[in-house]
Amino acid sequence: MIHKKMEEAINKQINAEMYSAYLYLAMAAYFEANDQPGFASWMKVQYQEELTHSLKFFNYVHERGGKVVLTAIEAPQQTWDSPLHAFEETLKHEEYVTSLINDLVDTAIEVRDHTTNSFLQWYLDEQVEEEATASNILAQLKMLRESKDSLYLLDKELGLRVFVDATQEK
Ligand code: OFO
Repeated sequence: MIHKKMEEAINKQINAEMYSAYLYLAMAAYFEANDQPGFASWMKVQYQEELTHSLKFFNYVHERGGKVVLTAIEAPQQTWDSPLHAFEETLKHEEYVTSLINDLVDTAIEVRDHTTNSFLQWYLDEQVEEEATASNILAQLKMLRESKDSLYLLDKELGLRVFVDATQEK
């Protein structure tokens, strides 16, 4: 049976992952409105990933005999100044999520829940990827500046991303 404090902390994280999904879906809408279908498609894949992150926590709480409590998801920001701005915010957000996962590990250690600590290692690894990907796209956007031709090519490239449910792989 999962420790109450751990259960509450994971329930909060389920909400945080749903918020991440919502944020990236809002970014997808922003890019759709901006006529950048590749960026929009990339964000929709990101949205799908976040849903699986949330669901992995959801399933885990039940596996450990706990109870999932779903709470209201905060409305995300709806618009950004540019693709560069959106990816600055993406990286900032992922760094924040990494700090949340670190807090969960702290809680697992505090309540001596070694099983949850082990479970959370998947998320720690995932956050390394999440930050690296956002940082890489941000670096490209900084190089391109506002060059319309280059943005067009990057849009095409980002549109190639396909959703893979990594929670089923590792
Ligand atoms: Fe769930 O990794 Fe992004 O937020």
